[in-house]
Amino acid sequence: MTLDQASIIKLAEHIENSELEVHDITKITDDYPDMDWDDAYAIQDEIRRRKQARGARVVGFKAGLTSFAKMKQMGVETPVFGFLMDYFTVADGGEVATSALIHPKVEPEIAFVLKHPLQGPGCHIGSVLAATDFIVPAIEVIDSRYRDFKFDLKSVIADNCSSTRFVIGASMTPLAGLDLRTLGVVMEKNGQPVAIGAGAAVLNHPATAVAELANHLGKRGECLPAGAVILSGGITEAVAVAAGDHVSLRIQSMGSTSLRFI
Ligand code: 0L1
Ligand code: MG
Repeated sequence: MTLDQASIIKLAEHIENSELEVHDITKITDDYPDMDWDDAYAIQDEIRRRKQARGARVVGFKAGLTSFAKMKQMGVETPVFGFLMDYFTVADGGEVATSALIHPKVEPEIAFVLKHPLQGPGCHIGSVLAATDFIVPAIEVIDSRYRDFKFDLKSVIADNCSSTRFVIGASMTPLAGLDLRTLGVVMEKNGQPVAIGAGAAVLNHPATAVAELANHLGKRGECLPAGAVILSGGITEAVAVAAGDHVSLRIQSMGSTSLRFI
């Protein structure tokens, strides 16, 4: 760590205020170029603590930047990890108010729900498959607090990996007999396909992203709990949305989900 606790608290407040007050900020490494990975996750933890102190609850976790398309879009090479709060959830087919967001984008994802907790280190694709209860299609809405989505990895980790909303489909698909790598994914905006891919885009198998997330949390003394929503990462590049847009996602053998921006 290079930052003292007062700076962690100040930066967490700065980033969270930009979310709550719906305005963008410049990336924090401009002012703190020497901050390290532990500082970045400590700021993210402090944002989580602030939300929990106000009564919000953690409902899940996410891996981000897990596909080649997303890494290329963002110019980075490493996955990042964040948390999901209860107020991020959108009902299937529900609405998202763009007035509460800065510059939202959507990503098609496969979400996992576990029947057993997963405790890293040492988790691998097999542990994830054995612990999974079911999978569901998910659209993640991301909304970087940084101007024009311009950030580096440490700044985006501190910003809880741009997390803001997500919707999941209602059909619970068991893993038996499915090859997640070959599942076709089509996301449409206003009836037009805007993102097309397959599960293998995420680290060759989305369960690998979940294993990496469990190992990340394990290093920090946390686990992936049973019943939580786990977003395994965008399968394609993120697509910008605005008020009036309707976004739907269909994943082969898994059903669909959708949301509308108002
Ligand atoms: O869920 C994601 O992949 C987002 C990671 C953070 C980078 C971004 O804002 O795209
Ligand atoms: Mg994502």
